[in-house]
Amino acid sequence: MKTDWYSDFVNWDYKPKKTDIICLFRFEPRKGISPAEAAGRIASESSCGTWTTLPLMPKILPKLKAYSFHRNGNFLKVAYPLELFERGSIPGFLSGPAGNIFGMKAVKNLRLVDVQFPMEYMKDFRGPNYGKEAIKKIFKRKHGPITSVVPKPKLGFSSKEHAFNVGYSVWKGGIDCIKDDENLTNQNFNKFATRVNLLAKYRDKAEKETGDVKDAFINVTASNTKEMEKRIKIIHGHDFKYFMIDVVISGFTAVQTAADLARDYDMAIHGHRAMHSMITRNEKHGMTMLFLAKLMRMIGVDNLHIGTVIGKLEGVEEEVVAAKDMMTSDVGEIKNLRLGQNWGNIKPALPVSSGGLHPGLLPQVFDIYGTTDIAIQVGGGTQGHPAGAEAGARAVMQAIESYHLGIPLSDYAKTHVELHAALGKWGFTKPI
Ligand code: CAP
Ligand code: MG
Repeated sequence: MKTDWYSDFVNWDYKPKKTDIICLFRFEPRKGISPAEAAGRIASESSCGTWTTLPLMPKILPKLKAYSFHRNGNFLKVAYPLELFERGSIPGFLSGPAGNIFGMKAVKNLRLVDVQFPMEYMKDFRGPNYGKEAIKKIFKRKHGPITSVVPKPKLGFSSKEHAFNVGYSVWKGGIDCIKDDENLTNQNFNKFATRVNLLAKYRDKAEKETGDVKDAFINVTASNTKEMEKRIKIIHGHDFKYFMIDVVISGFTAVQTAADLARDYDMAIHGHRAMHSMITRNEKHGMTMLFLAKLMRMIGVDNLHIGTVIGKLEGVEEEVVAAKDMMTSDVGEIKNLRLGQNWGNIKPALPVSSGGLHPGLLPQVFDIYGTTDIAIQVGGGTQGHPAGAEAGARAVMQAIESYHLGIPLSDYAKTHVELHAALGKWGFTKPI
């Protein structure tokens, strides 16, 4: 007697429909399980199957089945019918293709590389409120990069030190935004409401003195979405255009809620990806950063950290570039790395490059990303400057100017003292 029906979910002749959602997995079956057996389990457990045959089957079932339809070595494509998923819900999607299958004994390793969503599914997502348009609409400039600085050390500054010693200094030094660190929320030594209040006060002063638009990426990551909304309201009440959220730690429901609120208050979201490495770093298991970035653009995260390639944090150039392109435009398939994706009316998001950057590394970041559609964050690489945060900020701005002018950094440093001092301290070193 047949006890399982996994093979019903494999059809190598299946031609996906225009409305199917296509997932690209990298998979390794456990010893003793054939690739086809593993492929059946992947499509079954992530759609509507289970481990045993059943006497009672709903009539609709054939319409809900996913099919493993294409295999190339360890790479597998599975087609899912749209009817399977609640529309407009990322949690509703992930509980299938990113759910139980990742723990099944039959697969030793499984990685969700990318998902191609049809327009019919995309139309229920609104995407970023500003995205890359923030450069023009918020900062009133023609091109990027948007610049930001996180106070370092990560934690310990009081709200006043945060807003004045770091915020006001770097704003005056030419930086656009002061940014909370991922683990700064509402601690006793730096209360959220006091921080917002003081940041607004010093932002106004810096704007008056520099004539430039200044903003902040203030972290609204909280224990629940009601509290998160309260914090967004406080930030909005102080005339900031952005708020920041730890997108992985807070969870997809929270990010979807935050995106709705960003629309309500006409704000933009800075997405910090702390914790992503627990899911994305293992090349054989989990999901890719590229796919995580796709979900964030769909939901409506305007800025998202995706790596530097050359800084202190892990990230392979090929994937970072593929992700950056996917976040900013319609893209085609790259074998085993990315699926094609059309975005319809969803605005481009802005990739953020951050982590171990300093002026000496910025030209290489711009070679990878360009300077027009990018936000950068330089924390230690501003405040570690021998002459302090404001000089550090100036050195960053000088590195950007020199790149725009096509002048090598070392030449520009001859006439720019802050850049000269920064290169004197860090040179062109890549931190690890
Ligand atoms: C960078 C940073 C950012 C990381 C996040 C830090 O500080 O504030 O959180 O860049 O990683 O805490 O390390 P520095 P990613 O500029 O002083 O390195 O951007 O890769 O998500
Ligand atoms: Mg940080």
